[in-house]
Amino acid sequence: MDRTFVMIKPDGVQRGIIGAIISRLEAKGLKLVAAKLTMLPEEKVMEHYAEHVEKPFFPSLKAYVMSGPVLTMVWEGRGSVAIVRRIVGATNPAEAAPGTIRGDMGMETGKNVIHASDSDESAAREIAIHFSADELVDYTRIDEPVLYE
Ligand code: IDP
Repeated sequence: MDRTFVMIKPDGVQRGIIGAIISRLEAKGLKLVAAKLTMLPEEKVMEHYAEHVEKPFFPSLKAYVMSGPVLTMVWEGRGSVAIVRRIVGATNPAEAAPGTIRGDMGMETGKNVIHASDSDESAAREIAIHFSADELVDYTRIDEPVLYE
C-alpha cells in the first residue's frame, strides 16, 4: 500500500491544531502507521530539505522547523501521496484553496503548518530519514473493506 510522510511543523504544534489536522486525514480514510513528537536535529533538517539547502530562504526554513517540536507521521492508503498533497494545499497558505489544511489554517509561506511528501520517491526517502522500519506499524483499519472498491 502507498505511504506518505507528513510532518506538522512547529507552528501547527504550538497552535494546538494537531488534532484538527489528524482528524482530516483520518476521516479521509488514510491509515496512520507511525507518529513521533520530536525536536528535529540539524542533520535531519539538512537531509530532509537537501534540495533547498542553497535557496535564500533556507536559513529561515531551518530555524523555523527547529524552533519547537514537530509531529512526524507516516500515513498509508491507495494513492496517499497525491491525496495528502491535495488535502494539504498550495505552499503559500495565502493562496491555498479554502478547504485545504494550509488554506484553512495558515497565513504565510514561512509558517505553513505542515509538510507532505511530493512524490512516491520523496515519501520513501523522507520516511527512511525520520523512521526506522520497525517503527512502522502493520495493522488493519476496521473500515478498510468498505473504503476501497
Ligand atoms: P512544499 O512544502 O509545499 O512542498 P517546497 O517548495 O518544497 O514546498 O518548500 C519547502 C518548504 O520551504 C515550504 O513548505 C516552506 O516551509 C519553505 N519555503 C518555500 N519557499 C519559501 C519562501 O519563499 N520563503 C520562506 N519559506 C519558504
